[in-house]
Amino acid sequence: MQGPVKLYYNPQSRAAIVRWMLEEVGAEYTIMPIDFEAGDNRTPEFLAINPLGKIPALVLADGTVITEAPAIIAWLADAFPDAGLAPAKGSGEAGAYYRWLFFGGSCFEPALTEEMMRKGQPSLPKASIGWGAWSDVVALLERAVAPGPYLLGERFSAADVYIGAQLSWAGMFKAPGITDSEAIQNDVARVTDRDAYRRAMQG
Ligand SMILES: N[C@@H](CCC(=O)N[C@@H](CS)C(=O)NCC(=O)O)C(=O)O
Repeated sequence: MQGPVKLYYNPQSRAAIVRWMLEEVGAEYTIMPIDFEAGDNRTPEFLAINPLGKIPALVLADGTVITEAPAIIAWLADAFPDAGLAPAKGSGEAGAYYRWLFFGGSCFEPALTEEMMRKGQPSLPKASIGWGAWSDVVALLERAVAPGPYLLGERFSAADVYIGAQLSWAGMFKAPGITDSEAIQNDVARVTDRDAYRRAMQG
């Protein structure tokens, strides 16, 4: 790693997951606060970093910009190998690891957003959307976390950070099937019972 990174951040956003990951790996970082009300994410300076006007965005010491929470998390796991949060490249375990990171970004997150935003409107057609249906996503995740202690078995990984943070949010948003699942609640309790999580959530 080539020096401190900058995290564009608001505590009430997906950037909180990245802060948790930064604490897990022990990275040196500077918080760049983004006040949505003040329009900090719509300034020309920020739009030059992420034209979507969205956080998290991580800017490396060499100026490289990384957006998309799972990409940032995967990069940090690789950049700080001593933290031991990514399996060996090309191993079977890495296959499962990437599965959960990508599932988190391309299935779990949009399914949760759709479920919370549709407000009584019919769901999008299950066969045509990449995540199928919310109830199927929850059932799959419940099965994945039930054996425990972690998604990869005995080993805590960056995939637990990403999926665990989203399961925790889904419970806070009272998304169907989350708070009444013992397996999911046990997983959330287990993966968030960490000093790095507590440090990150202190604000
Ligand atoms: N795909 C992005 C989603 C980022 C995102 O939606 N961020 C929200 C906050 S949680 C945001 O910045 N919204 C402000 C806006 O779009 O105006 C990721 O996974 O990092």
